[in-house]
Amino acid sequence: MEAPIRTTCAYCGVGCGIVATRTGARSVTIAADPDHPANLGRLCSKGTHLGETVRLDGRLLHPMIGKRRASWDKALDLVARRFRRAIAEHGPDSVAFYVSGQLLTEDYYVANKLMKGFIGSANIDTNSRLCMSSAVAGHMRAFGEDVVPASYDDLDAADLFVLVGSNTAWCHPVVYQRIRARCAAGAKMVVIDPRRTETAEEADLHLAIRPGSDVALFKALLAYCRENGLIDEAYLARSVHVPDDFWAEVGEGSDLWSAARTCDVPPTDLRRFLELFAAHPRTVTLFSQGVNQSVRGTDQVNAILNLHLATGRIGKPGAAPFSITGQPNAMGGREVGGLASTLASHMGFEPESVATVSQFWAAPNMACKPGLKAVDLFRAVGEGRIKALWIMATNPAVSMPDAGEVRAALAACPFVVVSDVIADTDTGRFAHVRLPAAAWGEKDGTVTNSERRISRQRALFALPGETKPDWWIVKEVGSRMGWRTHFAYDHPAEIFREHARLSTYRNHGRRLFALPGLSAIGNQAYDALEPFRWGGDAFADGRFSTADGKARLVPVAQRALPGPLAAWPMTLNTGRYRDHWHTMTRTGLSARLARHREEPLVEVHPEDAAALGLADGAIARVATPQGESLFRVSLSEGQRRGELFVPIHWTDRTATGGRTGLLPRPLVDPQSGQPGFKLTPASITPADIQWKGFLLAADRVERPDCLWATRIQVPAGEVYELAGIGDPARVEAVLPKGERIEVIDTARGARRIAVLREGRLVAALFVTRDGLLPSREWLIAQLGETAAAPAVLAGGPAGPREDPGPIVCVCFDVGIKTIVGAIATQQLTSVDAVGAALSAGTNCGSCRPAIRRLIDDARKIANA
Ligand SMILES: Nc1nc2c(c(=O)[nH]1)N[C@H]1C(S)=C(S)[C@@H](COP(=O)(O)OP(=O)(O)OC[C@H]3O[C@@H](n4cnc5c(=O)[nH]c(N)nc54)[C@H](O)[C@@H]3O)O[C@H]1N2
Ligand SMILES: Nc1nc2c(c(=O)[nH]1)N[C@H]1C(S)=C(S)[C@@H](COP(=O)(O)OP(=O)(O)OC[C@H]3O[C@@H](n4cnc5c(=O)[nH]c(N)nc54)[C@H](O)[C@@H]3O)O[C@H]1N2
Ligand code: SF4
Ligand SMILES: [Mo]
Repeated sequence: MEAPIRTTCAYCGVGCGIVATRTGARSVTIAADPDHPANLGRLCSKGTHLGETVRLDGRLLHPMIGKRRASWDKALDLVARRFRRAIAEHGPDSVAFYVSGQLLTEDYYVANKLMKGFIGSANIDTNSRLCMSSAVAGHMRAFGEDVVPASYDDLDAADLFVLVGSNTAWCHPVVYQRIRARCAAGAKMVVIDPRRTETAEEADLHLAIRPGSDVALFKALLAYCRENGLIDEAYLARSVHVPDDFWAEVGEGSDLWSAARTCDVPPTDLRRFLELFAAHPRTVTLFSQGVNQSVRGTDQVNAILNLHLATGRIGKPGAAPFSITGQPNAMGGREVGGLASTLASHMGFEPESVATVSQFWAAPNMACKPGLKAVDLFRAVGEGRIKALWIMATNPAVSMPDAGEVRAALAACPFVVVSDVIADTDTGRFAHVRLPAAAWGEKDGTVTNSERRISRQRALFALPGETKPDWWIVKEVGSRMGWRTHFAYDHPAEIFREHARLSTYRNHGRRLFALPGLSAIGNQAYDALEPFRWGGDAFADGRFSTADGKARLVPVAQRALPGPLAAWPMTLNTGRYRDHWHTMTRTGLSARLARHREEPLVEVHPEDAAALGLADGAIARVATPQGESLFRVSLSEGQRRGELFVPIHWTDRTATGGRTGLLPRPLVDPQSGQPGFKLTPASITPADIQWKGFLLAADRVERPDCLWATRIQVPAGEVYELAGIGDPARVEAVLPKGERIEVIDTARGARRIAVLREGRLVAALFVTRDGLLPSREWLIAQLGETAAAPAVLAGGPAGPREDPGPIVCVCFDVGIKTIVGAIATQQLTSVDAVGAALSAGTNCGSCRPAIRRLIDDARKIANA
């Protein structure tokens, strides 16, 4: 067995340490790193199943020009030439990069340097604009620098957790486990989210506020603190600048009753929140997309920061506002200045900073003003103002708001380059040149997690095919554009050293972000670098990064919340599932992760559904002024009336429906430029379906051509769920060649087709107009096996079979029916008891909230 390698998880901003042990050329076992301070031996379902995503199928392994394979030399020369030509003809602002919080710091640094120092434009923006730019803007306004004033140790010291717009149980599961451990020791947890998420299910108090009413809530809390002597006047006097009319303005309309009305929560619940806050000075407020992704995101962030500053709950153990970051290197991107509105090393575009960076880089064409932010950037592409665009490590054709317009813009752009690890992505389809990037498990470099901790990602495998690290690809283009000596890097450590040097260059303690002592780190020491935090206990001394050293309270106002529009009576909320990562290019490869949610659902309150004629499990059309898409209806008491929730994960590659990106408005927060993904006027109507079915295939097949087709990975192939109108025979076109055995029952409109090759089952198609479909479980297990055709066509061997229901525990494949059955028959009353009986929840723990809920439900039914 090979020596284990310590690295960092590929996914979220928790930044868990992993111990990876290679077991073959492209296989690896994954364990949690017990010594990594971010996770101390824990991993969630996504981290646990990383090993299933390192296979090479679907990978982009060679540079491609159009549909043709090309050499690196040809592809890189073409990219350099087209960018040079656009700049020569139309100036530096006619080109742009759109990059990602999933790049490593070293990749990010080089891309930013090339655009801002050498091309001479700041038209480099990142998907972090869609993710936490409101937090960045809020931090800058309050602290004078984008610094997250919290650490995971604060979670172990807090007495109260306020989770705002964060489905922590699903999106930051390991942080969540740490919070729950503290709650088991007596801490309280309040969740502020319009939806009753799995996180909210476990809260001591859940405030299902009206979407977009967070400012009113936090102002009411601040007013209450002021009335009840909870303001830390000494702290304010010493460390915080308070604008003249600040308190007068806070008082207005912030009484309990008005706020309860604005937020649409029971006044008694609101009072309980105020009292919990008053009783627990050690408060950590964690917030993410429910706060950031709003057209008032920056004000919402500052409403939270105001509260912590005014009560002095910052810079002390267990007391902090905590913006938890989404992507693995969202924070590293901020450090290198990957946003169009920032420069490198936490500097901005003030003339002095521009001069500092320009001199440090010996930059010939330093950008002097901010560039286009993501939404404006793609608008400029659509208007023909961008002649050459390079997209790295992000899938904007799916993830941008009003993605239909983004697609039109990409289609019209004269030159699009896409660097990705996957060959076929929705965005890649618009590329003139596709560049094969090294993936997680092949790359070497650093990432920074939510708590400012820098960790190494280390290569586990040799670079497959002709793939190259992103930093290498960018520096090659920089060299070919004429700046060879400035981009002469051979090892990521060289880039890291330069980044560290810039962080202290003419800093004089003005910026907290600094990596002293690392500017001369040797390659070996870099390879062995242990996880460490920069900035230490930021702001513990009550000094901030502003000119006078004081933080700022920022006046913020609750905007008016208009009622439903006649044509668009619903509001659409969008977000994440527990076991999928964004556009599923990687989690979609894992059969286990696919089990938790197999299709894109639209969650609807049962009373709304009844009024709108929507049945549970039916297909419905969700429309907004921007576009429409189909989803499967899921009735949910956890939805507020009038609101819909859909996931962001499905793409053209995986489904005909579930195309969430087409729906949101491209409206942004005026300070941060972050889109308001969480609130879009929408409508929902049942879709007419005449038949339903499913297709199993051992090898990748074209997506069947019908109204509804959603793909999921299964161990020996893939499955499509299908539904449509008209003649279902059309979908047979995608069946692979082989010996075809079929049963057709015209009376019931049923067709069953099995395709065998050398006796093995390679595909099966089941369709029915009004009958039942067999359970998929047994059939899935037959894929690739020598199958008895009659049994396959019967949907399984004779005799009763157990259906485990939707999978809750993906580590041990335990379904909801199995768990509910065991709770009832064995009278299990705790998550641990379920674990002892079925193993469910005993590995990564991501499903423990779900199991707890099933136990609670059983108790409620028993008590009813
Ligand atoms: N499983 C999984 N984990 C992930 C990711 C993933 O794709 N999958 N992605 C990572 C990334 S990049 C990010 S940014 C994070 C995101 O992590 P989260 O922010 O936790 O995830 P979301 O589901 O986008 O949204 C959070 C919640 O905001 C709520 N919300 C909507 N409107 C409002 C509002 O007006 N006020 C309040 N208070 N809440 C509101 C939504 O109902 C939703 O439950 O997750 C990271 N972790
Ligand atoms: N409606 C709605 N839209 C949203 C959101 C929402 O809540 N609602 N959330 C927004 C947020 S917070 C985020 S972060 C975005 C995420 O949206 P995206 O960034 O578009 O999503 P990903 O699927 O993570 O895209 C990453 C791409 O990079 C590729 N990749 C992976 N590793 C590497 C690498 O090392 N190098 C290169 N070159 N490529 C790599 C992957 O294959 C994939 O194609 O979505 C945003 N869009
Ligand atoms: S919480 Fe899960 S997805 Fe996030 S870093 Fe840890 S293991 Fe990875
Ligand atoms: Mo994100």
